[in-house]
Amino acid sequence: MIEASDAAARSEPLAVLIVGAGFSGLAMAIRCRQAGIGPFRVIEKGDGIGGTWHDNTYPGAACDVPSHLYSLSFAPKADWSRMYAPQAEILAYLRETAERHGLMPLIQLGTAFQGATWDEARALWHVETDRGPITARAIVSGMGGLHHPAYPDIPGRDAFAGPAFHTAAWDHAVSLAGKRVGVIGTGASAIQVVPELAEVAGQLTLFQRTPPWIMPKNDHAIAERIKARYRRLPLARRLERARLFWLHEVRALLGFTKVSKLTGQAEALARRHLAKAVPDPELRRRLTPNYRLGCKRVLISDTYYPALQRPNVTLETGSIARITPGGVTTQDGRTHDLDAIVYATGFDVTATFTRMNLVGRDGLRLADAWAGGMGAYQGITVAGFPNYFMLLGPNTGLGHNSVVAMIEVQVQHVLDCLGALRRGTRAVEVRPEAQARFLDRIRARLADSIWQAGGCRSWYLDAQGRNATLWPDSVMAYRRSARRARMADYRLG
Ligand code: N01
Repeated sequence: MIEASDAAARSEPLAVLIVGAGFSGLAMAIRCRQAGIGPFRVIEKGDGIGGTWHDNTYPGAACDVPSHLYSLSFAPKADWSRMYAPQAEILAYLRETAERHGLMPLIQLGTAFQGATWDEARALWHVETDRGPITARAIVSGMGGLHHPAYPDIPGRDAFAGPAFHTAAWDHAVSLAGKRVGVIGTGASAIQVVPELAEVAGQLTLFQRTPPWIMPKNDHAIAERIKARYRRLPLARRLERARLFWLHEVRALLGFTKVSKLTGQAEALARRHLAKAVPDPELRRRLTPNYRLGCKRVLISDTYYPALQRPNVTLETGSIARITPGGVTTQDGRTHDLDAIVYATGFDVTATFTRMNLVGRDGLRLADAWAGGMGAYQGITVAGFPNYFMLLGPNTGLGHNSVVAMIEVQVQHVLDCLGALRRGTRAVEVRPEAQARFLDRIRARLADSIWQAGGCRSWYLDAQGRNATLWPDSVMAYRRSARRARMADYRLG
């Protein structure tokens, strides 16, 4: 295989440029290497690999999908320390995996993708980065959707005098010990950080706009004898992974994608979890969601409700009017004096995709192609953008199972397309009619999905209220749909 540095020396275009060194980009790079596809290079805007797991270092950051499932099937790890591994262990796993597969020399850190233009005559992409141009026959985006922190549009936000930062950009230089800390937001990041902060802060005020549905987590350390068994018997580890996969897959049927009778049963389970943890009926009332379970991401925690009942923690449900130099003022005129603010306010998913400055065939801009809403064939390819492939693109996020399973399906699909390029095809481009058929199919499924019909607003929906982020079915259904690239759906030039 030709390494990237050799190609650069001869100024040859890369066969593949992979953007992002998180789970997706690394999975793609490993599989390219194994398939002998090259030369390729991975560019990464951060100063280290790991993507989400590099960026999100807030106290308590962990995965809410069991680690034996939230890992690459072709890069197994027998000795996960816990059912739900903490961030540092997942990051270490990604680093070890990249090293073991010889990827580090092929990854260019501190290099941000700024845009790319398709060159029809030469059948290649001219890519702009903040470290200079790159040419490549194909681009695989492993950029994901959750890396542009979203800050709330609250008047006075910039006026706050103390430290203020986002969960995805934690300032470890700031000690919050003994401080009056305000946390804004009650999503997946907040429920992990709040129990940790409550332990150290003098006073913690949690500003809740919408209460989340929370299920028991049942996290536990994995015993040494189990780890030893998984090391000795890879089949035992694979069976555990399969058990976890099917356990999560069943959730797609249990009302995690559609409102059904089972939704009510899952809600009853979550209500029991709340009732057991929170004896005070008034606090319980304020923590009870008024929309259907599954409409927003269903959270799991055994430590969040107890943390809210500590004497140094206040749950504030009045809406925020403005931020002042000294804290937060709520609509009812009360002021909440704070030394620091933590924004657990999520990510700007739409911006991540639409900010990509991509110019395809005949000068078509991705932003224009998506003016009526984001959408891609199998969530991977877009008509007008030959040899451009997305991992975790539109409509391929999940609420019920591990996204790593989705990534692996997509990597196989992209490999099929890259295989066609290797066999001499200059350009692989999805046919517009195939893309339209696919989008019609999933949009019909989304019409009565829980995200649309569940009575809530979430980051899953765009400004027009359409869900262009989640896959509306099981992982198995996606596997059937996308795992192999049907060449009849592609124009091979
Ligand atoms: O962000 P979110 P997140 N005033 O968008 C609130 C993944 N993830 O970082 O619900 C007041 O879910 C907002 O309120 P509301 C996972 O996919 C995974 O927590 O819109 N509040 C909400 O409570 C997840 O879904 C793990 O009313 C405001 C919160 O901020 C995704 O990342 C761990 C506000 C944002 O919640 C995002 O999760 C962590 C305002 N102006 C994250 N604006 C795993 O374990 C927003 N909010 C795998």
